Amino acid sequence: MLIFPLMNDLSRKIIHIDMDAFFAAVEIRDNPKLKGKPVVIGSDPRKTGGRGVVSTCSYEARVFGIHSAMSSKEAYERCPQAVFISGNYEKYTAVGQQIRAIFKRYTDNIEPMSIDEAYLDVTENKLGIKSAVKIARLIQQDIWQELHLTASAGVSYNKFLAKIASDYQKPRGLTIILPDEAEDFLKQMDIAKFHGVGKKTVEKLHQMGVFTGADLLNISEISLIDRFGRLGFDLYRKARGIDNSPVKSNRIRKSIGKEKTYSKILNLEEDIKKELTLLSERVALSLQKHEKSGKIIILKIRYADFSTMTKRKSLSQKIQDAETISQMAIQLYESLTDKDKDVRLLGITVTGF
Ligand code: TTP
Ligand code: MG
Repeated sequence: MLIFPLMNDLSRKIIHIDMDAFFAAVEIRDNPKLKGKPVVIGSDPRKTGGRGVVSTCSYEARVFGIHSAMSSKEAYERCPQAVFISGNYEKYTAVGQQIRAIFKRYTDNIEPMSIDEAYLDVTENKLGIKSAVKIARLIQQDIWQELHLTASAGVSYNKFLAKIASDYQKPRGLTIILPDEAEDFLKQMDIAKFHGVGKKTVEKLHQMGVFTGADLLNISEISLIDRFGRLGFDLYRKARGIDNSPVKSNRIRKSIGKEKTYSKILNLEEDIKKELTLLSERVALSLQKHEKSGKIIILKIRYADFSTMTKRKSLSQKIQDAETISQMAIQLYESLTDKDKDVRLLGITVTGF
């Protein structure tokens, strides 16, 4: 039974670009001695007493099973000869901006997803080039010739497929998925690789016997919606190569903030501080994604009686990282007079970009 009509917009030309081993590639470029070696971006566990996590690593290091978010300690155990380098986020942000400038030669319709990844809608583009594949290739060439870095590109008629395509033949890949290829492409895919499907959803899908795109095709729309709500609606369509979501170019943002309403009232100082730390991480991620940093931090608190207050602090330097944001937010919280009131909402905003 079909609940909602299936509409598939095939009129667009979407490119997804993702840099190859981004942080590691920048370090190797800037220190050619590292070329061909297993390079891990993360603090050296021998110098930190075993602490630290891997941000990313070169493809040579991936052969040893090292990957992002693994502990540096485990990376070292897997490959003692690996070169460990602590990241230089400022440098990577600057390179990210250079990459963005290259995209802008072709279109302003760019949706950055992270420091090294973006969607481009090139249906209409500044150079009037008809072939999206050609644009993708030109962008890869520009990035290589000007920045000495490599990118992988995916081309298709929507974001979902373009993203899958860019990941398909890394590094230096260029993959195109045409409308009549989409379903076959998706059938063989591991469900865990469907973008937007988190760990918990994957577990539930496995319980339903869904391991691949082909398995997903067997589940009715109504059961997917029953089980997963909006996500189920989207999944039913994604399995069929349908994703009409637009490329959302960066609005001019004046502030970036996150807030959360708690279903269970918070009243312990330590719980509130913990939540502020979590919110700070989300704000920092968003700031980094949008390449913003700001000099003003605002804390918002709504109490159980719905009274709401905000408190702001101006800083001497622009901030972007989770640790500083949470320190500042906690300072603001500590400066409050009525700390023993029950809290139902917390929010942190960074502005003054
Ligand atoms: P990714 O694009 O996920 O990884 P990558 O570019 O290093 O490698 P790939 O060739 O597979 O695309 O992330 C981009 C950068 O973001 C990465 O170089 C480092 C950083 N990053 C982290 O710091 N922590 C993480 O857990 C991940 C996934 C990425
Ligand atoms: Mg990448």
